[in-house]
Amino acid sequence: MPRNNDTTLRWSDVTPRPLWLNRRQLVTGAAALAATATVALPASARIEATASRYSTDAEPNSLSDITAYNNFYEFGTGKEDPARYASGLTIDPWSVVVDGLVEKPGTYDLADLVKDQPLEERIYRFRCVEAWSMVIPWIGFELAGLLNRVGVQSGAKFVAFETLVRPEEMPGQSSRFIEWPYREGLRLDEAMHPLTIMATGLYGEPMPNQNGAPMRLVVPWKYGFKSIKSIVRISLVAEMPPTTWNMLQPSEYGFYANVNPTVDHPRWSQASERRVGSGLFAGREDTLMFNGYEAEVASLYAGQDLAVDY
Ligand SMILES: Nc1nc2c(c(=O)[nH]1)N[C@H]1C(S)=C(S)[C@@H](COP(=O)(O)O)O[C@H]1N2
Ligand SMILES: [Mo]
Repeated sequence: MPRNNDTTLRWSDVTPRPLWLNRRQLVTGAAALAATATVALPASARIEATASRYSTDAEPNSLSDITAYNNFYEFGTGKEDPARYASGLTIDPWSVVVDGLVEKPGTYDLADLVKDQPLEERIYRFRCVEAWSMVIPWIGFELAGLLNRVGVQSGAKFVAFETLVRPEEMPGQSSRFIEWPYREGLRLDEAMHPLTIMATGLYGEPMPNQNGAPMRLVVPWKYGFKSIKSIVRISLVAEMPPTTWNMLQPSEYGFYANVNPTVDHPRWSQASERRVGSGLFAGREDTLMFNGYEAEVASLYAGQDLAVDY
């Protein structure tokens, strides 16, 4: 907790517990959009997390679904490896390099980088390219807010992200299968879209390590591999950056990776998905264009052939 007269927040001080259990109360009624949940922290560190109009009404997956079935290859390729091994990851202190075509480059302490960003709860649909899906109540802030704070130069056209490389704590990094660091990227307009968030928690708690603590990207209209975890570097660049799955297998994983039921993966259909935790006999659900966010994001791709720019 903050010391007296010390305005420096530790990471643990800035990740709130929005009153998750009260969310349905908060979002019913005319005042829904103005509803905020004040977090019980000392006055010096008081934070509010706002319920968002961008949240889906779909029922969230359980905390145990969200934290026990993960992809985080730094800890191994099995779905249970992240839950098993990620507890050994040191997330405090944590710093993030911001560089490239940016007004205020530097190595930022995470708490400093995010200190003025308004936290919201965003309940988003999440669709992995492997055709499983979840609904996840993230806590986060819009990436645009962070980018505006550091100042994007006019020549920047893309944002590149990198995950931590720390093989002592990330046993999966002893495998050379991926050329570490895990890398991802967005076009600048995608990065600035209000649906694109940096998530620092879920279910009203700090981000579990296996989900990408202390801060990970969430881009809900794209396949899950775009939502890079445990970010240590954000670079504003002029050219489309190399990205991990595209480097590994470009014919299967494009840069855009927009969820699209009409463009199949070369080895499987993307027309339907399995909701994790829905039960053995629940059956598959239809996959929605842009994962259900078509109204918000389709205009970003006007004039692009989505079968080419997959
Ligand atoms: N650094 C890193 N980020 C990553 C991955 C990874 O292996 N390493 N896996 C991606 C994939 S394929 C998916 S589906 C999501 C899974 O997020 P979740 O485990 O929080 O559901 O994280 C993405 N971000
Ligand atoms: Mo994924």
